[in-house]
Formats: sequence, C-alpha cells, structure tokens
Amino acid sequence: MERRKFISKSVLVAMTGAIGVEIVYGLKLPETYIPLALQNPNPFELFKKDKEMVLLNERPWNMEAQAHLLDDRITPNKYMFIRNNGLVPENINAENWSLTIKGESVLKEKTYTLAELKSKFKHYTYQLTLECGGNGRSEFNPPAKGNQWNVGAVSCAEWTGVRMRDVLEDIGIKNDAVYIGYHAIDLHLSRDPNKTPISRGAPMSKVLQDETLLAFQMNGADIPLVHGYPLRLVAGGWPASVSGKWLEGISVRNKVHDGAKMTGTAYRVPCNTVAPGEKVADKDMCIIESMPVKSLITYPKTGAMITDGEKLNIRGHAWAGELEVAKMEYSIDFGATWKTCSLEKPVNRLAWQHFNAQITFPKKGYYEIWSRATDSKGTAQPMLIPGWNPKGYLNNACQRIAIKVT
Ligand SMILES: Nc1nc2c(c(=O)[nH]1)N[C@H]1C(S)=C(S)[C@@H](COP(=O)(O)O)O[C@H]1N2
Ligand SMILES: [Mo]
Repeated sequence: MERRKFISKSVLVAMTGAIGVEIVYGLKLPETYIPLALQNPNPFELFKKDKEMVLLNERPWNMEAQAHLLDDRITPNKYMFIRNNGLVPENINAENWSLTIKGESVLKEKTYTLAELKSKFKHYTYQLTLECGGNGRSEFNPPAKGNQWNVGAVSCAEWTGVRMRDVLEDIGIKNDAVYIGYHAIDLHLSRDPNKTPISRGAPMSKVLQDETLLAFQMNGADIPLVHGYPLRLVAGGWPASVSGKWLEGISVRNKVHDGAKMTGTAYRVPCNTVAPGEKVADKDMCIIESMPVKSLITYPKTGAMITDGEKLNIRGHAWAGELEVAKMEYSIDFGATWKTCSLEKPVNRLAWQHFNAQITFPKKGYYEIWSRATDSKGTAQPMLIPGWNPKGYLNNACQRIAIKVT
C-alpha cells in the first residue's frame, strides 16, 4: 500500500499565515494538496466577467471576449478583455493615491493627489477604442509566442478623466520633451519589487491630444480594479499597452521612453515587410503607433442558422486607430464581391463606429460573411492575414462568421 505523505510543518505555517486562521487538521494535509482557500480564485467572479468570456492565462490574468459579446455600443465591464503583464494589485487605497510627474523634461517634479487632479482640472468624457497590439495573434503562421488572442482583445468603453495636456501645462515642460513614460504599481510576476512588468508611453504628439486622459472613471463609475483603479492613462487608437493601469507616475522624457516593454521587440513590428518566419534584428523593429483599420461583426454569432428567404440583419463596429473608418463592406462570396454597409460617424475621435446591413442569400446552403473596413486614407483590411511579424501583432484581417441557410 502506498504511504500517504503529509506536508511539512514549515509549509503548514506559511499556509496558516496566508489563510489567517488555524487550519484544523492541517498536519493531515496530503503533501501536494493546496487548500481551496489558497487555490486561484475564479476570475469570472473576481473580475465580474461574463461566463462566456475566454480565459487565456491565469498567471498573469488574461481574458478575451468572443465577437458576439462585444455587441454593445459601449463595452460594459463584463465583456471587456483583460490583459495583464504582472500581478493585479491588491489593497488599493484610493484616498491616499497620488501621481508624480517627473523626468528630464519637467521644469520641476510635482505630485498631485488623486483628489487634487479631480478638483483642479476640467473633466472630459470620451468613448475610446482600446485594442491589444496582439489581438488576432492566434492566426499567424508560423505562430508567435504570447497570448493566443482570437478577435476579442478590443473594447470601447466611456472614459472620464482630466486631460494629460492640462496637467502637463500646469506643471510646465521643457522644449526638449519628446515622450512620456508611465509608471504603475503592479508587481512583476516574480514579485521582485525591483522588476517592472510594463512601463510604456507615447510621443508628445499623442500625449497632447484632447482625448489622452488621466482617467478615474469607466462607464460612469470607478474604474474596475483589473482595468486600472483608481487612475489610468487612456490613449485610444494606439496599442492598449500605452494605456497604463494603476498609474502612480509619469516621466516626461527628452528621448524615447526606455521602460519595460518599450525596447527590444516588445510592441514593435519590422520597419519593413519580412518573409514569414524570418529573423529580424532589434534595430529593424519599429514601435507600433496608431492601430490599423479593423471591424468586428457582433451580431449574429458565428454559426447562426436562418431559414431560406429570411433576410439577415448584421451589425458590428469598425475602428481605424488615429483615423476614421470611411467605408464598410461585407461579402458573402469569400471576398469575390463586396456590398456596402451603412456606417455611423464616431461619437468622438478614437471611438469605434457602428455599422449594419441587411443581407439576402440567393439559396439554401453554407455561407460566410466577411466584413471589411476602409480607413479615411483608403487603406482596407486585408482579406485573410496581413504581413507576418515575429511577435504576432496587428492582425487586422477581415472578420468572418459562418451562416447556414436551411
Ligand atoms: N500597469 C499596467 N498597465 C497596463 C498593462 C499592465 O500589465 N500593467 N497591460 C497593458 C496592455 S498590454 C493592454 S492590452 C491593456 C489592457 O487593458 P485592460 O486589461 O483594461 O483591457 O493595458 C495595458 N496597461
Ligand atoms: Mo496588450
């Protein structure tokens, strides 16, 4: 008979400390067993996410939406994707929160409490599209490492805050300022306080736009913890990695910010097109700025069935980084011909736009609906896959849903 092994005294002491009360019968715990109270919490409950969201990683927490969950005009928290590089902070005290603006290019370092930021500067509200640079990564071949996002690492929530520009004007910046970098309180996965999970930023031209916010509200309420409570940088239209959560500092830099995940190959693509699988030197990788034009059919859900003769109303959203979407089309013949959708103007700059169309199918059978957006400079989404890049960023291929007419 196999002898049952029990945990050691020292492990039990650590577990008791973590749970906070005595583990009665603790010495009877099988050696490899982790008490339920110490197992990973259920992220859907923890972050108030819908059960249909897709969990991609537990360490760090990463979760995406399915296309049909993104049907709302303004994305509610329950359908908003989660992308973390480190650990979600615990025990945040918003009462004591402050933001320090520092760096080579400020006249004088200054700290604002959250309350000061809220009372001193005018508040603005914008709907802002935030898409992870790696959204769509799962389709690249050869595959790229990292979260295998399908189409759901995008959101458009309504953000309220003060303008980054107003705050920088208040503190005063030098003429040589070219970039800002953000500093946040989330810990590296290793819990080593000397390591930073992420510290990215943006050039002054982006930072000084009206819509670049130091946000303290999302959809009219405090920002949910996992999305950056109590203060977040929000820069719509750029890779969402620029929008630093749990913000405690901003550095105004006289050079391109060199924080974690700014350098090397992170959030960069080859400056020039490369063949699939080709090795690219770091110096030939360029920082991703505006996100490319893209669209998402959010109704119906892929796999929908309709009866012969029935018309199908489709709808969804389209966005184009810093640009506007100028044209929206759909195809039911695998891209051979395209028909126009009706397309709304954005509510404000950098908000996604809504489209719809009514489709008639010629006969019974299997179809796919492909959606294609074209931006204000005339660039359209590629049909199946854009140029390959080593880290699997910027897949803005046409989205496709399957339909059966029976
Ligand atoms: N402090 C901090 N900010 C961060 C991140 C992070 O890990 N830590 N991840 C970034 C990345 S890569 C993305 S795509 C977005 C995701 O935002 P969301 O989780 O609110 O959807 O946050 C960005 N801001
Ligand atoms: Mo991201």
